[in-house]
Amino acid sequence: MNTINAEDLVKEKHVVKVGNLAIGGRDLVVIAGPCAIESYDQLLQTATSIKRSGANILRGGAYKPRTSPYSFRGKGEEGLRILKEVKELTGLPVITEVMDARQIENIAEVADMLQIGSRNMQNFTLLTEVGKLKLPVLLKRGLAATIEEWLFAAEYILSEGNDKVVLCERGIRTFETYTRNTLDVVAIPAVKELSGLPVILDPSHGTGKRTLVSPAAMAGIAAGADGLIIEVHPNPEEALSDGPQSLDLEQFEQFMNRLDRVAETFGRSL
Ligand SMILES: [Mn+2]
Repeated sequence: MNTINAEDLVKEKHVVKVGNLAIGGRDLVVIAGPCAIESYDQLLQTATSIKRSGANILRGGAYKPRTSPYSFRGKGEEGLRILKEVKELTGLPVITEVMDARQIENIAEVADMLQIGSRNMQNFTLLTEVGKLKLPVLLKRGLAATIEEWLFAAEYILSEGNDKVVLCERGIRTFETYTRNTLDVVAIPAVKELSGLPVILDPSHGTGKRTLVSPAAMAGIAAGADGLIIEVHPNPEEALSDGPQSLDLEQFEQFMNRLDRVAETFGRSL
């Protein structure tokens, strides 16, 4: 067993503000939306519905890192324009993934929070660049990253002066293939013990299966997660990315009702 030399890690408790929201306080923050922005109608319909169900932040990818280059890789700048319009119409703050330092300028004009995806967790050039910004950053755990590697990736951002870092557990690669990844629920209290950073759980990528999203999310709240990021699509069967793990609008509404009761049990509120 490895003991992390934690002397260099940030210790003081961080509460990260995104607009009027605070991540890391008593209130849970729920981020929801499609994996990828596909059209104006798709995003607006999703945003209106998740807002009504109680979600706090809209997610939607314009630049998508895909395993195969032949898969749908996002709508790029057009996706950002759609995101901006939907944000203005609904009043929801938005988060979107930045894959490359060259995209930062365009994305920062729209996004209230930047997402660094698993595949870029150790892209130190990108981490250094977002560290120079004032925008909050959601740092996903790499798909084969240890807790120590993940926390030191966060330090790359923090050490540049951006202290608005939120960690995101999204499962790691193991021998198990039934689930897309193996969700490491214990990593949530572990990183909170080692650092002062808030943690959000991604049960969508953590399981890869729609039916497992809710149980995984509830376990995460019980383990002390400060919020959730959930993939939601108006018609998951036709989603261009991650349909099998996406909840439809009605399933998300039911999910939020259940979450409300579970949150209360653990002394949190929505
Ligand atoms: Mn996805």
